[in-house]
Amino acid sequence: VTLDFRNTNTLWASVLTETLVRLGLKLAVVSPGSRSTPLTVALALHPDLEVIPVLDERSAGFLALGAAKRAGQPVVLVCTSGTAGANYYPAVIEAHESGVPLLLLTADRPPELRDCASGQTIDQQKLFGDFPNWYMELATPQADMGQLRYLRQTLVQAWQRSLHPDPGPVHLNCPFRDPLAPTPDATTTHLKDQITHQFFTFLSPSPPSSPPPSLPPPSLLPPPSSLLLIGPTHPPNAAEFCAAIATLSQKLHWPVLAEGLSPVRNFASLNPHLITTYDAILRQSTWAEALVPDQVIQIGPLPTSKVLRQWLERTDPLRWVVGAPGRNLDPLHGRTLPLNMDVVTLAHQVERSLPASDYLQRWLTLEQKTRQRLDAAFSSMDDLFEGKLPWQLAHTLPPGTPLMIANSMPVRDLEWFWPPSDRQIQPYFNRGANGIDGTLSTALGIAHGNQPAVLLTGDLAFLHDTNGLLSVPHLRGHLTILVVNNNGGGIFEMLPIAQFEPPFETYFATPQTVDLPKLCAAYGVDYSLIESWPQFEALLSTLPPTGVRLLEVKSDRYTTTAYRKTLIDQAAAP
Ligand SMILES: Cc1ncc(C[n+]2csc(CCOP(=O)(O)OP(=O)(O)O)c2C)c(N)n1
Ligand SMILES: [Mg+2]
Repeated sequence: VTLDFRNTNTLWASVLTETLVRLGLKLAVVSPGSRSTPLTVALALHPDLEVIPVLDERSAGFLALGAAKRAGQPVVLVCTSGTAGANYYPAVIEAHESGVPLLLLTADRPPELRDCASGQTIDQQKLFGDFPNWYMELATPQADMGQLRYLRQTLVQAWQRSLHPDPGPVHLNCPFRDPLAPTPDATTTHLKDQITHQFFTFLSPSPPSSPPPSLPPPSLLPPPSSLLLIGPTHPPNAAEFCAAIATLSQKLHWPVLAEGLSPVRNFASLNPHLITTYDAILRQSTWAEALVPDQVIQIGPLPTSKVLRQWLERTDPLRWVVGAPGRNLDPLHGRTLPLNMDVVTLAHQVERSLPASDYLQRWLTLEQKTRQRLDAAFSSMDDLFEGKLPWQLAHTLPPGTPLMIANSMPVRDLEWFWPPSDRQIQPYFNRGANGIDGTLSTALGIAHGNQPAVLLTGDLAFLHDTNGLLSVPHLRGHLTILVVNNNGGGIFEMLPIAQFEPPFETYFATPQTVDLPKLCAAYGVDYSLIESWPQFEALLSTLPPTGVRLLEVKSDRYTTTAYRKTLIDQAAAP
């Protein structure tokens, strides 16, 4: 045990740290400040913990989010009192919405120094409203066995509640009295013999969450017109998840419509019933009519595709929703029923059904035709069309690469164009609240201590979090930032507001004037402008082991929007 008996605060914070490490904590992200000194000192001194310093708490929150997404384990955040904690807010919301465990420790003044103009003091009680899984204010530190036991068990609770029943953020507000620095005094001497490693030995990393209790399998309707729908999902074990979906679809003979933001397209040969071009297919009214479903098993949230959502809303099939007990995953208010079991259990329990109907065959024929047309269009395309980036990444990136995809057009291009592949690329995304904030920091958190990773982002999403670049020197690993620079929000070109000029350009598209090479130079990030597809392939087919580089692809948002539409419309045309 590494306990620090120099004073009451050091002992308190070292008990807190030791407890968390025993529970499985590996990483803490700490922002500088005075009130948090005891926490920072204890975390930084612990030999089995990695601690990353991040100046901007908003970026810190997202860096921790990315790291926790990848690990599936809580990451600790520490900041000082005052507005510092408020900067965690967007990451807390995303962690809540997408089920990522975070443990936020906000330092605070002790109760007697609140609401009396004592400086850098705000009301931090329930700062994040109802977004955390759990909120507690810790007691002010005391050198007392009973209080230290209370501290230890409160942390056990906090850790548990960040993981179960659903992962999410937990907030502990942590008051400290002076002295904040580890100045030795005599306040803890009476505890030196009492608190030894036995105080901690019963603690152990939490076992993997047990599968939810199995219910009898649903009474599925017999085919003919049933399908599986896989939305944005980030299962802890992608291979197992994809295998279960493949088993399910083969037992049932149902087609599998899978989002680009799920691992399913990246384990393609497991799954002969995979449909990836559903958006293009359903834009054709002939096919939309011919493919009306009676029954759907929906795994995770609905895919992003607006066309698909409108089709489901209109046809209103019976929908079984798997994978998020206690959450309403149906913005369409259709005939949905939650199925309280995970996919693996479901795949195991479902009975093999009658032979395939021609419903499956119709989907597969259309998928093949549409996919061939898209492949042909992209293979012969020399233009640096931004919509080709996901397609080209799928054909270029080293197997298993973690790929963070920013909100806005990147997630959509991925859904429309990401082909089936066996490279086991791992998609990551912040689709809980769909923010363009914290994108770079999330990607850095994913890349940290991992294999080389790539971020595909628009210019505005990237620029929203340039403070994330402050963490570049601390990255263990590599990140390639691929910026699609269409000089503003290309997504808004698709909205009716684009026809209203003014105010469209200035207030919606919001073009920017940043010189990306100079920005990179300021932060010591390598920069290259991509000017051709062969150059793109040369730069992305192998990734450097360390460092951060930015690759810029310049794009024109006016022509791109029309081009994308033509491409998708023609892909599945009869
Ligand atoms: C925090 C936050 N603010 C605003 C938005 C609204 N928004 C969605 S997309 C977008 C523009 C994104 O532009 P860019 O990253 O360049 O991607 P592009 O649309 O060009 O692909 C904005 C402002 C949001 N989603 N999140
Ligand atoms: Mg843009």
